[in-house]
Amino acid sequence: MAQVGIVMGSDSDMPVMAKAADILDQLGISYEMRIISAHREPDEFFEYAKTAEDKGFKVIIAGAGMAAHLPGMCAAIFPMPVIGIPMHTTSLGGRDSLYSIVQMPTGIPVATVAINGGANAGILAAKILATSDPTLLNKLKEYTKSLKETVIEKDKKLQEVGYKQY
Ligand code: RP5
Repeated sequence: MAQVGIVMGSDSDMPVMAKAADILDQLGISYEMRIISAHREPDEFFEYAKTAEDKGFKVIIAGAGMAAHLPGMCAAIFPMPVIGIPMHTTSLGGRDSLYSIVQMPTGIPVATVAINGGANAGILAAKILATSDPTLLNKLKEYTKSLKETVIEKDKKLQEVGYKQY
């Protein structure tokens, strides 16, 4: 059974959603990835959202762009956390997606990450699962440590070669 459902409104969302999947892969978290459009195929969408709990999902990561109703509609049906990823759009720069996803009515929250924030959605899903999984929590601590080491390495290089050669 997959622990996380990753769903996107279109294959054009894939480059961003892949970043969430990459993080889950790195941390050994199982997931199912689907392309399902709430607007273009509402019956398929309802089937997906209504069966998500039975499939074992503990979190859904939903990404969509423009009038981005997919994450909010997942949250309306799925009883556990939903993380929304607003897609960048050429017409409105992703503000359309962001506002559609973040401005949920009281009672139906969507934990919304930054525009195109695929990796952070994966990390947030992992953190939610880590509240009841000490092994995963340790992996996340290691991941955070590796971020710090990356910055230290970058600064070390800057000190060695100077900004012009960096
Ligand atoms: C949304 O419309 C999708 O999530 C996507 O971000 C956007 C554009 O979809 P396509 O026209 O590229 O299929 O439903």
